[in-house]
Amino acid sequence: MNIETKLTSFLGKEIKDATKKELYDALRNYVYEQIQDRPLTVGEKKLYYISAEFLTGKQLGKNLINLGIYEEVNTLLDKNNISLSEVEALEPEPSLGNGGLGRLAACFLDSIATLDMNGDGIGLLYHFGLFKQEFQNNKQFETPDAWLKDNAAIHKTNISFPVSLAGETYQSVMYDFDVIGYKKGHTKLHLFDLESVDESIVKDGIRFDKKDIKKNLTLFLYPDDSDKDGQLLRIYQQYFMVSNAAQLILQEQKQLGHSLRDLDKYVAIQINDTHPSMIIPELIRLLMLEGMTMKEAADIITNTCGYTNHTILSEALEKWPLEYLNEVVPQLIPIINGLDFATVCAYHNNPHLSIIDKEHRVHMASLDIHYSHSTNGVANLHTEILKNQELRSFFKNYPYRFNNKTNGISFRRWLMHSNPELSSYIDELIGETWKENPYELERLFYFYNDEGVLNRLEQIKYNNKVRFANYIKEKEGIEIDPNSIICAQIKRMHEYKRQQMNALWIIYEYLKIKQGILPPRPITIIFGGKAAPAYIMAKNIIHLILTLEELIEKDPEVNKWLKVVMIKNYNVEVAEKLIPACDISEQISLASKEASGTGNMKFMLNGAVTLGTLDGANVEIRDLVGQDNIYIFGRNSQEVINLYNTNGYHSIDFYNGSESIHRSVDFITSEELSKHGDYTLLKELQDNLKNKDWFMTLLDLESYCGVKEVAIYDYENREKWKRMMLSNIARAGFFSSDRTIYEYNNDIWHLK
Ligand code: 26Q
Repeated sequence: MNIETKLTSFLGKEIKDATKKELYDALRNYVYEQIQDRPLTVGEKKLYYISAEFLTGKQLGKNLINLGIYEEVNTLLDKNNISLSEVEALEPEPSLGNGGLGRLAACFLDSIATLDMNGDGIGLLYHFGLFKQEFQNNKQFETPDAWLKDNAAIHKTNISFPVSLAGETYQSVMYDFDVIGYKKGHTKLHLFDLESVDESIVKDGIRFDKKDIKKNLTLFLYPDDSDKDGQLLRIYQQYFMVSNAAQLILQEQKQLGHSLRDLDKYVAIQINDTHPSMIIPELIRLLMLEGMTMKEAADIITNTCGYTNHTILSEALEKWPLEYLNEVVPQLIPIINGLDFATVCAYHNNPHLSIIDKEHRVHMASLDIHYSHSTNGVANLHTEILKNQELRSFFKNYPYRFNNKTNGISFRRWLMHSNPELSSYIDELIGETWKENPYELERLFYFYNDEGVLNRLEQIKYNNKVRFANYIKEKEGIEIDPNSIICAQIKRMHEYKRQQMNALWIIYEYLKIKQGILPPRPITIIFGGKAAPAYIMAKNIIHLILTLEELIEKDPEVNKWLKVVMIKNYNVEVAEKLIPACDISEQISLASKEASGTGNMKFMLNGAVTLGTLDGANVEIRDLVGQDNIYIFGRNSQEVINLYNTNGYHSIDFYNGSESIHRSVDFITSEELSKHGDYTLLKELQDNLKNKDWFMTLLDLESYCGVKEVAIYDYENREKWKRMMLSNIARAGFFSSDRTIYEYNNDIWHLK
């Protein structure tokens, strides 16, 4: 039956008479039927990718693309004067992630399915996800994101496991998300929940009783852990996730008739950062219940598990007090003690290698590295830093366990779906084989001197700017000039990512415009990102940005030339609209601190030029496109590491040593700006920059302003800029997550 007949029968009326909501439901049903016709991928060995986050984005559009029917549906709706993208917009976006780590997990599932690999994701079903970000008085407020209502992309299964938490048994429920690959492949994302969770206990923003585990367990991702109850809740969540995962894995293996002694032959488990690390002692415990010794079980689990590290920031490397673990998961304590004892004996009490430290805290990353066969970083530079600095002692002990897997992105979502015009123009130029072999994008270089092609790339960028301007006008009532240069910095708010440096550039530019020194054309600076609710400095940075946005908007002298937009509740949907419209991709983290970045890859693929430090995957972008197609500034990672090691950075010296830095920092508490903001918060931010500045903003500020100016003037050299766009697109093939997953499989999982 063709799509039109099928949809009409779902609708019980003609397409032209249906509402968008009815069409959304009909299309979702249609996709679900198609998915059922595609068998699940099987194979001798199975991967389980365990992660606290899966930032999947909306499913409908991506599924239509992967089923190969997007164009057909689009044309069909078009014929009836209905826009498919407006229908897609009705799907609530799953709020199951925070940032890069969660989005990476989603791209990985897409690639695993597309490469027809036997692999499922396992995580938690958070009712309110992270939180919804709102702005009031130029400040962030958090409200629950009720994304689950009305979303049937998820299906309840009859699988359920008992989980023991603080001595009480809780019965889980498993929900499934279908993951459908491009042209082939079908796997699942399993999300666990607890039926007794009660959404009505959330009051006054996102506050709730942290002790009421029965009702609160899966309400939020990363609930506030600034006190003991919050930390205990995180342990409850993590154990609930991994206990379900472990039981599911063992159950599936038993059903297949495999001996658990052969677990490593049939199963690969990838631990996404330390949040799922308790899967190691949990599996060892379960294998011991099946009659194995701890040594036997530990060996099998070591051969089964791989661990991915996503950060070198020490505050993000989890260390749980043994006493807290004992409260929530007493059943794991003998195992953790036993594993610690074994490493103490083997490594002569070397404190760098211990699992439990002198303060009786359990280092989850240490547990992972000792009891998995692979530890990987997520970009070359990051892996080198892990090997030579942060995890040096571990690397000396297990050199063969360390490996790099540079991150990647799904081109289905981040080009085919987000930028259909560019995607089909590329098809026109070089055919469609790049979709399965992304390195084929290099063939675009054939058109390097083709004026017609270069002009068309420019036109497509302009069209995407218009599309984004319309979107943001409708969503937030904000007007953006599509003829302006669009610079974008979209990522979690964090001092190491240095959104505050971008804000200081805005002040610098504002002051120049006030003096009559005008840029060659208007500039739009776009920010998007959430601050963790308890992270005061990140919230202060948002406050500074919103305050600048208001000041500039209200100043007729400046608003013709400069526009600042902080988009509220930044998510995958916004990213898909913004990235194709962007000219300059701001990747300005303090060198050595950003493990990889994946937004940088998305911008590049869509023809934006990177302005960044030599950090994370920016280094690999630079190597691929060459110096002339990227704007690099600031100190390199070795210089930064040396400054930390020698306590050699004093921000006050930079403040005192440069007239322009001094002026920009002072402006934060000026009367002009304070009129639009909260002086106390701005002062706190300013004091921090002058006296602490742990992430060395002032160190690179002058270099940043200088190089940004070069980029802004280069933009006027249209011939040069269009070629830079083409070079960036043509060299992006390496960053396909299909390549990354292929490498994980070859080096770590060995599925087939
Ligand atoms: C830890 C302890 C307590 C509370 C929260 C956390 C926590 C929560 C989230 C720690 C880390 C995260 C998320 C990290 C993350 O998203 N990392 C990003 O991972 C990307 C994919 O590898 C990289 O590209 C980014 O560079 C990295 O920042």
